[in-house]
Amino acid sequence: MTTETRERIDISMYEGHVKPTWCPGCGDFGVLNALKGALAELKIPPHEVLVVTGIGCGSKLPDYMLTYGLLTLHGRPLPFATGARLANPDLHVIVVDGDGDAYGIGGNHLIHTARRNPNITHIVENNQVYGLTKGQYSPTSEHGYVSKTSPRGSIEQAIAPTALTFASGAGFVARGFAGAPKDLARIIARGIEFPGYAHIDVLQPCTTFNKVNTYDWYRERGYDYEETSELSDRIAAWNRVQQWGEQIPLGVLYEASPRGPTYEEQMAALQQADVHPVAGTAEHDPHDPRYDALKRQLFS
Ligand SMILES: Cc1ncc(C[n+]2csc(CCOP(=O)(O)OP(=O)(O)O)c2C)c(N)n1
Ligand code: SF4
Ligand SMILES: [Mg+2]
Repeated sequence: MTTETRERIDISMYEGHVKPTWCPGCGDFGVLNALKGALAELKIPPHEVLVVTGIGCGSKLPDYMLTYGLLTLHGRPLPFATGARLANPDLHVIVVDGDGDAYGIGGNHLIHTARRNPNITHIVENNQVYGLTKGQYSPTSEHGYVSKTSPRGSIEQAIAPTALTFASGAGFVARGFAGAPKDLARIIARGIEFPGYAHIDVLQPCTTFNKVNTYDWYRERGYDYEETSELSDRIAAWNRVQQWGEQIPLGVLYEASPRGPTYEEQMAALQQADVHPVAGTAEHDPHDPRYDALKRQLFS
């Protein structure tokens, strides 16, 4: 693609053909707009993007975008995305899933993807509830949160997702708000540019089932964290990634400097152009004998 063609890329190029079925006012609309805005800002053509999701309301997102898309299993988009990156390191791989998906059933993958560090951008639509299955409490529901599955209030503590990925070795940890899609687009763009695993927790109001954590609830508490040269200071960042309650910092909370090596960069087999299925061939051919060579190197 020529520089001139790339320069002509705008947000309308990512517009899908299917109308979203989300409830009126759902925060997922803001996430969709922000993601498209980030890709347009970075002038990334749709065919260079793969959006991988799990199962949940927000995980329907690839249907509404004109990029490559892969709807996987509840809790499992991260391993699928890691595989896609290994198979084609030229793709921008973006995972979008819900709090139940990423922090509940997929919690184990979250920890290990953060420490493994593949070049993936992970956007979590954190509405503090299970939306698709009609309002059960989730791992980020507050202690005492009343739902169909916690009629007397949740007796479990909510997890702190940004602290979890930070402690697991993520090099980029951020939080955005679906009600401020332009700011969120800037955060997502930085996550895409970060070479490594980038975790972006998004405060995403569920207007139908979560009547506690509403747009107003988030607006009253969210504040723009002002970045300083301390951004890569792990001690200062530890406070920011844990902060929750009356004051919730928004923005990039931690960015490693210098960054660590990515998973792909450390995989010897991928450095050899003659065995890589995509980088080593002009055409993608599953019958190419080099696939067998690659598989032997990866799995022996
Ligand atoms: C293995 C498996 N377990 C459970 C389900 C049922 N299920 C589908 S979506 C979901 C929770 C969705 O919540 P979340 O990930 O927060 O996404 P949201 O709908 O809130 O966007 C559950 C429990 C499933 N599809 N697969
Ligand atoms: S149930 Fe909640 S998360 Fe799902 S589409 Fe409706 S408002 Fe959005
Ligand atoms: Mg949810």
